[in-house]
Amino acid sequence: MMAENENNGKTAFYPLNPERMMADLKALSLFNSTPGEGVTRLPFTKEAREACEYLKKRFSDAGLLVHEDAMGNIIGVLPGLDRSLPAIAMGSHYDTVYNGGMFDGQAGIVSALEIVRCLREQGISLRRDLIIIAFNDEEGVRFHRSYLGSYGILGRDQSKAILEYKDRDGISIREAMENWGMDSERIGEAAWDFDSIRSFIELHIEQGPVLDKEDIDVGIVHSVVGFRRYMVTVKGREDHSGTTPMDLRSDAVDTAARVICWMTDFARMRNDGTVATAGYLKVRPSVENIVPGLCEFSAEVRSQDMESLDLFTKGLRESLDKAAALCGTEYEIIEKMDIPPVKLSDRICGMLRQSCEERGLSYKLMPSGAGHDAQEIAAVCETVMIFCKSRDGRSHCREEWTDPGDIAKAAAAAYDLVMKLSDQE
Ligand code: HGY
Ligand code: MN
Ligand code: MN
Repeated sequence: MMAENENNGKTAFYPLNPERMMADLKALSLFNSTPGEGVTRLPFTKEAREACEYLKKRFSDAGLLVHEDAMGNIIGVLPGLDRSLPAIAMGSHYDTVYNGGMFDGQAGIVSALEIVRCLREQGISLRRDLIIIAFNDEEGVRFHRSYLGSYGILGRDQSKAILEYKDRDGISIREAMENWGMDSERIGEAAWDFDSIRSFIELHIEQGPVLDKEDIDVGIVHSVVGFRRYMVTVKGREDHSGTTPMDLRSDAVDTAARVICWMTDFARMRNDGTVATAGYLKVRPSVENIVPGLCEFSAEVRSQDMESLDLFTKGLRESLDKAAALCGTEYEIIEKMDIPPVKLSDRICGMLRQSCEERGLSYKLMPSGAGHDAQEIAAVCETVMIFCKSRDGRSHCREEWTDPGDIAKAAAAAYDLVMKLSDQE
């Protein structure tokens, strides 16, 4: 595990402790509603509450000033020598997808926590405050809207409309928050004054194959793809599947299937890294011998290229019109998310390269194909992301794995970066 290098026998990730980080990750993975079938920790649930209490305790044990904000984010502050200076912030999310892994988001939180522990053990006092944050509901898989936690700290026009988004059981964000003991009317209190934040760093597993395949220690992320997500509801008519002639039926799945094929063909045809996915699909009544009267599906496109996103939006509606006319159905489409591609900080990427070189860590400048809280925060604050390997590029599944030593290498680059950023004018 301990990668020796020429730095007088110290490991490439000195003084970070991979075993300690892995212990936190294993503990967090137990707060899980699908044990044995990957990790599922949805926002405003029992498992999320257990994870919050665990993190508050670990943040406090590490000497941080800890609080839970009005959006369910957990925040710890390591006071700097001059608290009037804009702070450095670092973190990632504590929620997961359904049946996901124990590293997505969580690796960024335990890395930030380990950095705090090491600073204290090394007797290093930073010039500026270091804020570490564990975001709530980055994934958005429960309420079909990502970045709820960072939405809160960004103080996004606190329109309460978002609180009416509902989960699969018809529970709204507002109800889920109230059931969790929160006052949804107070979400505006979670907003940060970003004039008091100097830079934001998010360490995250790559969730793709590049670093693992090329055996590179650290990904220095220069940009994050843009993405759009729609929820489409196709309305047809239930009929007998045997006696209803093809020209007299209104088949909601036939309509949806034609559009979903258009989506994935579009992404293949763009051949520029654009991807399209219909990850959520619900059919009613979903019975073999009944023509489906209703089909709901998500339509998601991701791309570095705004033109691809725009062409997808236009083509999706055209494809829906065409398929609905052919199948005798109607449809409704709701835009759930529209986040543009974002460039991260070239300046901090340059500092990260230097940290990797000083430690003898291999690195690669690369885009992120996954979305992250960092892409929202980059709009208001100098932001960078740091990737560590994902074995076989797998993520959002129980096979998700990253060796603790690989997390520690990326975290060590972040450790050096935090000290450099904190000391800067
Ligand atoms: O969907 C994403 O890219 C992220 O994992 N939330
Ligand atoms: Mn994820
Ligand atoms: Mn994530």
